[in-house]
Amino acid sequence: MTIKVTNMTCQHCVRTIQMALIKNKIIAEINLNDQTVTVSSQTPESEVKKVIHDAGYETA
Ligand SMILES: [Cu+2]
Repeated sequence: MTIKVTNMTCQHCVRTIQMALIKNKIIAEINLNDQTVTVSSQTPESEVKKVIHDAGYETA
């Protein structure tokens, strides 16, 4: 699953999102240029989006 994070603009954002995901045991690869989060764990999309939103970021 790939989720677009529209306001992820720098390495600080990447780190913040990565830490939030790890804390929730979500394994993902983040691409800053594409503004995407690609999840490899079997986590429901709604849960991943909630973690991203709670970290202060918007998803498309
Ligand atoms: Cu940033």
